[in-house]
Amino acid sequence: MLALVGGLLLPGVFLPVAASAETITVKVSKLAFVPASVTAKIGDTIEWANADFVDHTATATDKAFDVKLPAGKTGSVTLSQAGTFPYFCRVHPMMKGTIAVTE
Ligand SMILES: [Cu+2]
Repeated sequence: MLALVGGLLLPGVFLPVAASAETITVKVSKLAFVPASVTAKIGDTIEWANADFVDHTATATDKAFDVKLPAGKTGSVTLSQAGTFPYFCRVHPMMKGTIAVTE
């Protein structure tokens, strides 16, 4: 689309930049989520990569998601809701992280 400004055709000037969905990787290493806090937008995917030799989970405190992360595997969730989502590992409840999701 084109925007007409002062007689000049400027492509795309007033168009919102189309948000493209991203994949944000959180490493799971030595019984910790790294980084522990991430920010994302609706439509983005969080992918956890478990580098440990034990199984983990990424489980939202409010049960919005519960992703199993077997040893050496990845798991992901696509975010469909804005808000702040604290999560933990069901196997090791001291492992904690937070995802802040904006529109
Ligand atoms: Cu764990």
